[in-house]
Amino acid sequence: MARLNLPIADYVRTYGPHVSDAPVHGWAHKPPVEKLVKTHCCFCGMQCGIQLQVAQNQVVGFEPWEEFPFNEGRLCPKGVKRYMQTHHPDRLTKPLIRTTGGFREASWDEALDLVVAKVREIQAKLGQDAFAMMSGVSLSNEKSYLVGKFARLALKTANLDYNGRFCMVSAGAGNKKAFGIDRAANSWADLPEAELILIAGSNVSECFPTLTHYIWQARDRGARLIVVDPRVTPIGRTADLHLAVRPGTDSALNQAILHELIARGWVNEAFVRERCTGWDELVASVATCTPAWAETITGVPAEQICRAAKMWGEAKTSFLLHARGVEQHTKGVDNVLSLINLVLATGRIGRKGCGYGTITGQGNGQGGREHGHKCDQLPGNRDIENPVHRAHICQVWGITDEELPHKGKTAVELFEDMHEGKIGGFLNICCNPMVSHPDMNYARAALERLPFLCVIDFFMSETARYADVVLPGSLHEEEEGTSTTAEGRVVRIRAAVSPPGEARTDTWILLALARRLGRADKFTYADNQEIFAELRRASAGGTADYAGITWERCEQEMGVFWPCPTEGHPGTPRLFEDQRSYHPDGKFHLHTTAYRLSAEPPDAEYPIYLTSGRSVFHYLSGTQTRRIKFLVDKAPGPLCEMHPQFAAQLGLVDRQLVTVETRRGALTVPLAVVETIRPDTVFVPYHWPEALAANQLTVRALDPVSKMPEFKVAACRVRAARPDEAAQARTLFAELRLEAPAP
Ligand SMILES: Nc1nc2c(c(=O)[nH]1)N[C@H]1C(S)=C(S)[C@@H](COP(=O)(O)OP(=O)(O)OC[C@H]3O[C@@H](n4cnc5c(=O)[nH]c(N)nc54)[C@H](O)[C@@H]3O)O[C@H]1N2
Ligand SMILES: Nc1nc2c(c(=O)[nH]1)N[C@H]1C(S)=C(S)[C@@H](COP(=O)(O)OP(=O)(O)OC[C@H]3O[C@@H](n4cnc5c(=O)[nH]c(N)nc54)[C@H](O)[C@@H]3O)O[C@H]1N2
Ligand code: SF4
Ligand SMILES: [Mo]
Repeated sequence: MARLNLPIADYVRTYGPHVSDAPVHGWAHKPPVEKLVKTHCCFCGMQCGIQLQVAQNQVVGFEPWEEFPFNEGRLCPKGVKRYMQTHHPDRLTKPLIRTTGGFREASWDEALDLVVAKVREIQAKLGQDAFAMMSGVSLSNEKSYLVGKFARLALKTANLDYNGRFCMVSAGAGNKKAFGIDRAANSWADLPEAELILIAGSNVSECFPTLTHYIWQARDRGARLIVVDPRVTPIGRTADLHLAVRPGTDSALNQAILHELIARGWVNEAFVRERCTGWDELVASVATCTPAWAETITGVPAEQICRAAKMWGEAKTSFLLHARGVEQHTKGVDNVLSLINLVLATGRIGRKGCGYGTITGQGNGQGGREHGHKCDQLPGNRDIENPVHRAHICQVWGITDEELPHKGKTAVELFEDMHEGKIGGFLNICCNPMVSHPDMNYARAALERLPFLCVIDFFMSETARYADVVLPGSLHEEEEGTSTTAEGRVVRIRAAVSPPGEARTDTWILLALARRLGRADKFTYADNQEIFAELRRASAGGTADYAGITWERCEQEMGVFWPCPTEGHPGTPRLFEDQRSYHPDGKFHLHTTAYRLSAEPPDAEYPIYLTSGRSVFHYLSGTQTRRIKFLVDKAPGPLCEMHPQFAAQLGLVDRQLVTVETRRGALTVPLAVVETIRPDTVFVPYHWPEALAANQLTVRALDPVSKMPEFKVAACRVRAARPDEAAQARTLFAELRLEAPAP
């Protein structure tokens, strides 16, 4: 069945994205503000505090929340404009059911009954696990927990995974291996105390703008900065040392830095012998990893590697930060472990100014990876295959072990199973794979083949266009709950308004479905606070222990850091203060890594490294930010970044339309000639859909441990767009109502 049975232009006409700049939709003047609601930004993992202005059940603006300790009122461009989504004209306000020519509006009863009938039909035909679910971590802790329980007990499927699989799982797997716990080791308050900051694979200034302030504070006190990135990002421009690593080669770089630390005696011998396991094996594993060896792999001059080792080796205090640049690889877990080895080799952890943090990306990327909506996980960051962990959750949920499904498939594997017809039904909440999934044309084919798709979203996302049923859900500011910031701080999310029209809260929708699926007995919550109370019990005794955290404490204390096992416990801003890990042996585990090639290294046919990531003005799949005029004006569409030397070699000029090709697809976009990128690498942001999607190009290859896709390396070639490609691109820009590139 051709599921996208309306031309894109018709979808856009009906459901958007429409770019809106009205401060308050439908009103000529902003009405007087009735109340201010203290909550947090819906976007990135910083979860900046913000006060929303409310009038007549609409969010009409914002004010800074200067008392909130992390951001003290500061916000980035997305945070400033996020309030414009609430009453955006594109909001979905009625359930929709697919017809032969698009969608028709339906009642909630009809739509929910249809979903439940399809669940039953598909499971009867293909088995319980043939109905899968995918979720996202823009959802609060309460909703994340609810999704995990809903999939296992109401859908009765093992196949639940989440969009953190595209985002955080390599860091999570590395953290668990090294530390036995998956959380940034310090609160951001430790950053200004550090005398050396190492940032590997993170565009901090564009992706976590308010965190930059903490780096400036450290710099004001004399801290030095090393940045590792194939691009000279805004934070990279300010670094003392910028290592322009070749994409996909970080573990070799880190091995060579470790080799130097050992060779020069810059190792904390007492710490590695007494507090760590695996030191001797690690030393042996880097014996031949000299800076000269690493230079040939990484393209970073040996002399710079030695300087980095000297800076790291001689520092008294230090903070390591890393993000997706090192994690979204088929060796993402190895990259993370090789960085953590540098922290452990010098024993600089668990003390003031000494620490480590993977910078969590999504709003609730931290909490969302603890409460059991990963295919291998139960609440409290428990292991779904561990009998003791299963027993605890069975007791909290009042079920037998037989009733609790086992490990399911990971996100990309779910799409592979849809492609092969093993999965017949799919419920998708808070994820937009038709922009964000690697090798998007493959994902599209999977959805086209899929017998039944239901999407819960507040906008008609590019994935919802393929759905049989679209259920209008709720925004961040429309439900009470909590979220856990990138530093492990559990903060309170307040409902400012109720969902518009017939849209319902996500919780209402999941509970209504659970009831119709015959599991009313397990979903009896009167409100979201009752869900949190159960989450606390379910997490108790797990590594991600929330037992002592209450909504009241989150408000009064401006957030509580987990682990927090009892209500009398102060919370844990800094982990490992007793120099013990969360492994049963209390030791920090060092792991050897062996450098290997990326899944698709450049070759004669596709000689260029393609990497992808973000722009400061858009968020993820862009569903939310491509509708806000200020942000669209600032960044109307994707550009392909290329070094002038390389552009000259190819005879290409700035803003010319070029076609970037890989073995999977082609993308025609304007060229941005910039000196801030390695000459062998091009970069494309991925926030745009359809023929403008970077993910048409990316490779569907996974890290063997974390199953994270390799978004950061593919082999490509670039040439001037042919006249037909250029014409098509201009039409598409026009259809998507983006500013078309000059002819
Ligand atoms: N404005 C904005 N902010 C966001 C988001 C957004 O969409 N927009 N999304 C949020 C989310 S969910 C996430 S996950 C974070 C992502 O935050 P980041 O990880 O900081 O952002 P990315 O742009 O994905 O990639 C970071 C950098 O990795 C570099 N890089 C590419 N390949 C390599 C490599 O092999 N090695 C190294 N060392 N670096 C490499 C890229 O050049 C890029 O500058 O941002 C969060 N914040
Ligand atoms: N090429 C390339 N691809 C990438 C990346 C990259 O660097 N390069 N990065 C990857 C990363 S790090 C990430 S995190 C993923 C993100 O990929 P996605 O998860 O697909 O991104 P989102 O835009 O957050 O999609 C969320 C969808 O859910 C909706 N939504 C948001 N909040 C809520 C809510 O509270 N309730 C409901 N019901 N719906 C909600 C939004 O409208 C949107 O349609 O993309 C990945 N894809
Ligand atoms: S830094 Fe992140 S949380 Fe803060 S305002 Fe910007 S997008 Fe929102
Ligand atoms: Mo992410």
